[in-house]
Amino acid sequence: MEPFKIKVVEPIAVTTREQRAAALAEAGFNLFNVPAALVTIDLLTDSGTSAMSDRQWAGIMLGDESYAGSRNYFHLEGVVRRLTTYRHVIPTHQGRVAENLLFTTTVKPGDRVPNNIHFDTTRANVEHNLGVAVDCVVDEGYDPVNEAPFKGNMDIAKLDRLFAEVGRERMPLVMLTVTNNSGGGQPVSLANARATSAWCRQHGIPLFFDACRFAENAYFCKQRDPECAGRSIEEIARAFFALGDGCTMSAKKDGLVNIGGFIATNDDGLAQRLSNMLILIEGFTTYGGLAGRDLEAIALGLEEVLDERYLEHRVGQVRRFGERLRAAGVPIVLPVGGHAVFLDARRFLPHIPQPEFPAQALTCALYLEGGVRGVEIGGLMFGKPDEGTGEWSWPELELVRLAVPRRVYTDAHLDHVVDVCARLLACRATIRGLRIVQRADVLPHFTARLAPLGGLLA
Ligand code: P61
Repeated sequence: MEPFKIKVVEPIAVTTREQRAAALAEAGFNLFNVPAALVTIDLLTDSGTSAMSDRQWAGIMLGDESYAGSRNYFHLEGVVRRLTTYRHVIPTHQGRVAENLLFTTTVKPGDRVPNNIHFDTTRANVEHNLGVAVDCVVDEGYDPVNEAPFKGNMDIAKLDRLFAEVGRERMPLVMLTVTNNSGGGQPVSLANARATSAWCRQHGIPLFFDACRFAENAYFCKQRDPECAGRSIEEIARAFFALGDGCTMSAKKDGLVNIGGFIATNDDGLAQRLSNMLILIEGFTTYGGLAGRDLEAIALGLEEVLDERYLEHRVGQVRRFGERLRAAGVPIVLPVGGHAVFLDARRFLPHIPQPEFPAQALTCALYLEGGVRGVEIGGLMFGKPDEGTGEWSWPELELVRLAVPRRVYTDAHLDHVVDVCARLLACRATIRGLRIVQRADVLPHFTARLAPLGGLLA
């Protein structure tokens, strides 16, 4: 059962199919353009959508809004130092700013930045600095039916091959994303983080964690890895962080807040460069684009997220959601990840070829059928035309992510989503693909507009 009581409630939208069809057309078949007031169950993201605790709301009232040296900053600094072992704690207003700071200060044109799988903002920030983002996850990370326990692991042989190709001078840092969001929210094992760290040390390359979901990753380690079984979540998380030179963090995930992030590191010189850039784009080093009250909520959230009863409920709720979908015959990525269930659109809609955006078609169908909003992680997000030939390259996976906000929905809400998926499965032949009408070059999925090629969505 939920290890919390519900103290504040918010009504959810109930809409008609006609309203949803009109909203979808108006939105250019892009769910980012649909007003939240027309969404019944919003699984677009687990980012910034958490319900805060009474303790966090109380902390908001203790905000010290001083421009410099706010007491809430020192609270956050203490919590992050204890958790990560990193000395320098630089707040940012969300994760991608931490990435922007890191890559503008470390990446030169032509540099390669390996990661297990780069999240889209990480990839975009590397590319914005004219670097090349290289995914080095183990092969099973791309196999949606392989039930290996740590499908987020880095493939060290892939790092070796990249190093042999480009050398130390072209690899300013290695990133490791825990859990591996773009590969299905799959965890990285402590042994793999250790091997990655040893590889980095051997080659003199810094290792940074993309730590958005570090607590969920630690919980998986405790469940699946005998080495971690007897240890607390905090101990496991600290063991990971101690293997790296720093981390970027979107606190909108495992920080249990609606806005905020940070970058932390032990490298004094880098911290100085990051701070200089922070002042240019975010604000002074003790607030980084946030209000003092936000810093307080993050500090408290980072403590709460380490509670094992919370994590058991959190990861358990997502797992039960996946199990019910699986029982209904819905093809999903296995094993179920920590923050989301990923529908496998290639198997759900095998009749739609990749250039017709099967995962985006499924995302639209979920909304039309039941007011459910997920997000496409497939060709719309990662496919792109070659600058010279115009020929498209496509990602390995066509997924629809149903991300579960923390402490927000009950299992009954998620049962509605299972019903909607099952109904669509029964009429899947009527779902047709989409074509692009308008597309931006950077992070195109946010603003793209599409049109249906017929069938249910037309
Ligand atoms: C998400 F549709 N994730 O998963 P920021 N690293 C990692 C993330 O998961 C992540 C960030 C860095 C989001 C929000 C989101 O196209 C999208 O605080 C592993 O959002 O800047 C964010 O953290 C960036 C959803 C982002 C999207 C971009 O839902």
